[in-house]
This record gives sequence, C-alpha cells and structure tokens, in this order.
Amino acid sequence: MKIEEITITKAIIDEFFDKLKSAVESDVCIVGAGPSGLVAGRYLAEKGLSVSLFERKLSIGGGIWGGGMMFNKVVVQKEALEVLEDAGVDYRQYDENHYVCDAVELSSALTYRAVKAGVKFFNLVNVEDVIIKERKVCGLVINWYPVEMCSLSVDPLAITCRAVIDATGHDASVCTIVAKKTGKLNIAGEKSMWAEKAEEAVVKHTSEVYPGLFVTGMSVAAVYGLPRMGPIFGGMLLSGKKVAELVYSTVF
Ligand code: 48F
Repeated sequence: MKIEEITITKAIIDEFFDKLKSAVESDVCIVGAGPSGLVAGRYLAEKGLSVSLFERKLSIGGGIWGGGMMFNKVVVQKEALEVLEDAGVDYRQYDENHYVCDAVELSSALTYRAVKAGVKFFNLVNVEDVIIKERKVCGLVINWYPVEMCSLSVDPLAITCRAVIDATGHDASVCTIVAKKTGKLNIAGEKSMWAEKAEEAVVKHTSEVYPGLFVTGMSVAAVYGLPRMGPIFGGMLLSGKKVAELVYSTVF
C-alpha cells in the first residue's frame, strides 16, 4: 500500500476548499458552536438548507465541556428531554424535574447530529463583522481567529446568506457589532443568576433582533438583559430548536 505525503496534502486542500466554496453563499450562517448553535444548525440543515457554522475556538461544543465549574455533568429540565432524546443522549432522572447527562456525551452527540445533517463547520474562524445592505444583515465578515489573537493586519473574507444566527453565548458578539455599527439595537447586558426565570425567558425571547439577524442561547440573555442560569442547559437546547423553526418559517 502506497501512502504519499503530497496526496495527503492535496486531499486536505481540495476537500477543504470545496467546502469553503460551497459555504460562501449559504442559506444560513450560525456564529458559535455551543449547544444552541449546534441544535439550530442540525434542525435547519435537516430542512435541506445550506448551513455554515463558524466557531473561533479549535473545539466544537462551547460551554458544554466544562459542565458546572469543570464538573463535566450538565442538568436539563423535563421540558427539554425531547432534544436530548432526538440527539440520542442518555440521561438520568435526579428528581421530578431535574435530569443529568454527561457533558462529553452531550457535546459529542450534538456535534455529530449537526455534521450528519449537513452543517458545514469552520472552526478557528472568527466572525469580526457582518455585511449590512439596505438595513438588513445579509452576510458575515470572517478571518482566522489566530489572526486576531496575534493582532495581524490581514484583511478578512466575506460570506453571504439569508439569515445570520448569533449563538455566541455570553458575548453576543454579532449583536454587539450590529448594535455598535447601526445604533439600532440595544444590548441590555446579562443579569445575575436566577435559573428558573432565565430558562423560561431565554426561550421566550429567542427572536429576530434586527432584519436578517436572529439570536439564540446565552446571547438572548445579553441582548434582552435576562438573568443567567448557570449549568442547566435545557433553555439552550430549546432556544436552538426555536430559532431554527423561526428562521425556517420566516425566511424560507
Ligand atoms: O457559550 P456557548 O456554549 O453558547 P450557548 O449556546 O450556550 C451557553 C452555555 O454553554 C453556558 C450556559 C448554559 O446555561 O450558560 O454558558 O449560548 O458557545 C458560544 C460559542 O461561540 C463562540 C465561542 O468561542 C463559543 O464556543 N464565539 C463567540 N464569539 C465568536 C465565536 C465569534 N465572534 N466568532 C466565532 N465564534
């Protein structure tokens, strides 16, 4: 069996550039590969849409891996068990409404389901701006995250799409950029912890916050000034599912 270094190199370059070229005109772009972004991506890709997901870190999964204070278990309430079951994640009942699952299994399963549904993943890619035309977000401005980390002066590239989903967690990075550059969006800032209220509110406020820009997960709390919930993840999963339904029904 012959193995050639040059063939390995060409295979990686060819396959990656095919993926990148197929993503430059996406139906939906998701920023952030935490629980809400992964769930949203899966359900939108299963509808047959072309979905690209940009994550600035090397790993996919966002805040799932660390569970609570690095204890890698996460809690999910009864209402969100359907999303766990749909992803094939095992869980144990802790009491009447609290269930526990393994953070590593949750992160891997959500990622696997999204990949299998057809989501195109771009890790190590930072979203540094958006394209806005006629008061509508219609694309992303991207660069390698190491470019930002090293403060290199390298111009970015652009991706177009019909809807952008900000799933960047506590930072609400995309909404913050749009707020700053348009003056039309207010970022209220996340409030202190109140798990029950936060879990309900984060799903309720999952919405389109500017034409073409939708928000899901912890970013919802940052935009709307909701309390934080800590390591209970049902709201993240349900928010991801809700934003997928919202984007599909209003944009496509
Ligand atoms: O923080 P994160 O997991 O977002 P989430 O889906 O879930 C929040 C929970 O993990 C947890 C919680 C649970 O109740 O409170 O915190 O709302 O994942 C967000 C991802 O977005 C990436 C970031 O690296 C992380 O993996 N990200 C943030 N800004 C950018 C980005 C950006 N500008 N470009 C690309 N990726």
